[in-house]
Amino acid sequence: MADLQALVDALTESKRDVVEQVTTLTQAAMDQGVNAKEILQDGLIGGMMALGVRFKAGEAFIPEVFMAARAMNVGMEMLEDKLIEAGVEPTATVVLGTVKGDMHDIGKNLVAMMFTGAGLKVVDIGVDVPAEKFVEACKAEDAAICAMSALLTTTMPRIAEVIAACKEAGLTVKTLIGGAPITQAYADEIGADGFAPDAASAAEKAKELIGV
Ligand code: B12
Repeated sequence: MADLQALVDALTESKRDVVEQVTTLTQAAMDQGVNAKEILQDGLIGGMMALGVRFKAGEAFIPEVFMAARAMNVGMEMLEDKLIEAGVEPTATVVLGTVKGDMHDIGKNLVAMMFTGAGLKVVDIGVDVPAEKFVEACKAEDAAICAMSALLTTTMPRIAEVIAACKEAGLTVKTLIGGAPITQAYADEIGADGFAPDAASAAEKAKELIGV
């Protein structure tokens, strides 16, 4: 009997050997004929979301999330062929970047990992990204969510510019914003569809915004 709970626990605890644990447990589940979608959903995504809860509660820290994300990627690569065969596709695409003038990306990268962990396709367009590039990427990728990070009080207004540019381009994307100086009140003020204070809540909020 495949032990998907062990996969969840390995990611949730994210010990030093999490990559090896996830590799072994994913292989074992595959060998036992558990379908790839179940391994992904009930094992890998379940574990990553549970780690997100620990991270939010201050019980897990950035290195654990990075290691778990690496393990998650290894597990997803192992399942890739089977997932394609089964026609499992990411639920939606998120374009994610740090706004123009801002080079901070540690938080953005964590958010990207939690998005991937939640089964979303992430198109990371990097740092110092002007509004037109957000719009271009959202169009090209047919994104459901345009997610923006800002860490400086001086770059916060760039978020409003991206939101305005998306509207002007006629895009129907949901906008999701975050970063240390950002608050729900600021999101309301500039008309963003969603705000989240940390990576775990960001994944939950993204799913809520698109109803998955
Ligand atoms: C690391 C760091 C840097 C590094 C960045 C390295 C990198 N690759 O990112 C370097 C050294 C390059 C840097 C440079 C600068 N920095 Co700096 N930096 C920081 C520092 C210490 C930590 C930021 C960080 O990574 N935190 C850890 C992550 C995990 O947290 P986070 O970013 O907040 O992200 C979480 C949430 O906010 C949220 N989130 C983040 N993005 C998103 C996006 C979405 C869509 C959602 C939903 C959620 C979300 O989820 C994340 C994960 O939980 C902060 C201090 C601080 N306490 O924030 C200062 C800080 C942000 N920096 C500051 C400053 C002033 C600068 C500089 C201007 C300094 C200078 N004079 O050169 C430059 C600016 C460069 C530029 N143009 O961007 C100030 C900003 C002050 C202000 N009010 O604007 C801070 C607050 C330090 C301070 N107290 O003065 N910095």
